[in-house]
Amino acid sequence: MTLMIKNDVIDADNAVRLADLKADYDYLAAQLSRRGIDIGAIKEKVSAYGVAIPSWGVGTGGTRFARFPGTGEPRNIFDKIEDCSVIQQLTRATPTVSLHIPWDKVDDLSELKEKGSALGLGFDAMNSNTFSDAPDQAHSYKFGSLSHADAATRRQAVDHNLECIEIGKVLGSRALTVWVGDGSNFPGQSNFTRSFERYLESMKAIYRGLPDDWRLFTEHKMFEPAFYSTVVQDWGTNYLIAQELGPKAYCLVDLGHHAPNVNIEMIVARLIQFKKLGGFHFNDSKYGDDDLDTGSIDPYRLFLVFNELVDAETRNAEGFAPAHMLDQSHNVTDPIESLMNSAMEVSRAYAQALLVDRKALEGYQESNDALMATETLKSAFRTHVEPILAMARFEAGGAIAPVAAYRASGYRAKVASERPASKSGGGGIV
Ligand code: LRH
Ligand code: MN
Ligand code: MN
Repeated sequence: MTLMIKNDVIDADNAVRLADLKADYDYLAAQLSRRGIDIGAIKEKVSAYGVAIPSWGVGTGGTRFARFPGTGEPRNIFDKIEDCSVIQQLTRATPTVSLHIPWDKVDDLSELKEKGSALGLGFDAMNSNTFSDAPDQAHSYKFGSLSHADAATRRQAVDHNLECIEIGKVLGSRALTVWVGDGSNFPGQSNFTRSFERYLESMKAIYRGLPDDWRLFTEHKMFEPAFYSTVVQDWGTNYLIAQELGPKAYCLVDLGHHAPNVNIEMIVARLIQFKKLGGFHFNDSKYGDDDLDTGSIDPYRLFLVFNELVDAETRNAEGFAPAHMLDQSHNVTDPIESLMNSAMEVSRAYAQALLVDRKALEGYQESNDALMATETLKSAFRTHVEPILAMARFEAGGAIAPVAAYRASGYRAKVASERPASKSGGGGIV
């Protein structure tokens, strides 16, 4: 196995923290035991949990106004997966990578697959891109892709998705995520019904090319890049798509793709109930699709989403197996640090949700005791579960304090000396 960070560095950083961690863990174990909770069982679930890293997340992002690159930015998919493996080595919570084609240019797929295995990484859902034009493509996506008025443009977009499936097959991926920017900027610019009909027809062609053991995720988003109307704008439309396509089609929920204040946890519950929750793109936001670090703005909402997931897991909800991925853009931080913290935030929300006393909650719900019901959730959320997460990481060979160990390793300075500085300038997320 190729290790990007020497184990000595991790061991040295862990050594100064281990005694405190053990004390904190034992204290929490005693506290939880008084609540009838076995800390070991929670730790086991947290250890088994993983969230996929988006390949596009390890480069510095940008806005439509500017991009301010960091140092040592990955030059290609091989650099990107090396960075992803650092995140996994230190956090032990990110065993897979989600690719984005053609942002990730892969000439030799078996070389990439081998490199992935050498780094201990697998490949999660493939992402297609028909929201920007690749150099030399025959038809532009300026006015849409899968819903475009022109049949040849739609065909090109379908073919690209089929190609993503072929790439994924070689790499061992088992899902395709489709997000399109199709929509309009002016009332009257496009016919809502006709464009959705065309979109569905295109998606049916993609669905026909999907292997039997694959799942197709469609991702809704309220607005942007289209600002008046968007073809797949909300979870209702997304659910219709999944219904129309068939049993291998599911809805993907990107937390940033809703209007502020929308009750996302309830959307999650609805999709679980009707067996159409495909997965997540975790991130956080204040205004729109801000792509901020997961849990950085509203960790309680993240917890409430996980509360629904654990509720479904606890009652063995039929067909419940959502994919978990991060999807964020890092403008002012080192992407590796942001992604490590985000993976830990997701694990934290999971651990906290596992602490909810579900029997008590049900009782309060049945007796209409609103105050105690909400307090039941709050008491789980308020529990400081960091010792569980840190112990799980430590026992798996990771870092007790990933960001500190990463900084001690000098990884960023090392890659900065090997990888040429990338350009600043206009907007864009890659
Ligand atoms: C669209 C989106 C989608 C894309 C990614 C780069 O806003 O969330 O998932 O593939 O960003
Ligand atoms: Mn997304
Ligand atoms: Mn997004």
